[in-house]
Amino acid sequence: EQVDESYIMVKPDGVQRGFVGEIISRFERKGFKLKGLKLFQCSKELAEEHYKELKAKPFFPKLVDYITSGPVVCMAWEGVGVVASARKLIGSTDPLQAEPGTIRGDLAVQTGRNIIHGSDSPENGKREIGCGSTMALACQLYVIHVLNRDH
Ligand code: DAT
Ligand code: MG
Repeated sequence: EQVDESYIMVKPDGVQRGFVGEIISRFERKGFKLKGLKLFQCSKELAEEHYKELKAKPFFPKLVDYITSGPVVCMAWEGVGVVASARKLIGSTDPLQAEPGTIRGDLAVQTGRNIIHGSDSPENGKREIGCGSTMALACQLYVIHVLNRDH
């Protein structure tokens, strides 16, 4: 059983609509461990870096505008299988396709306003939380996460 790390980010609409507590609660109830948390205003440059694989997509400029439209809550979560499990808790990218009971299935309707990000692989989880991540460094999530490591 492998202990993974997932970068979870409550997007600006999730923060504005008051779902930070609800989202944290779902991950806590499942049994995962919160290793770092920061309220943060993401810059255009960091948003472009975070979503760089999607740069060629037609919706990319809107995605960057959305992510930078207000503060996000950046979190590092740890646990056995946390990356795959978080994706299940979050639900499909399109909230209308997401199953009821999932975060997006219960709380959102639009792909462009789907309230939460979760890492899509253990490798990307490590990358998004680690010192190679400009976002994690800029918001000091990396520092907080490392300080919270069990030694
Ligand atoms: P996910 O967030 O489920 O990992 P993704 O990595 O494919 O999905 O895309 C990142 C974000 O980009 C997604 O949460 C919302 C936005 N997005 C993806 N596909 C989109 C589309 N067809 N139209 C508008 N926004 C889209
Ligand atoms: Mg993704």
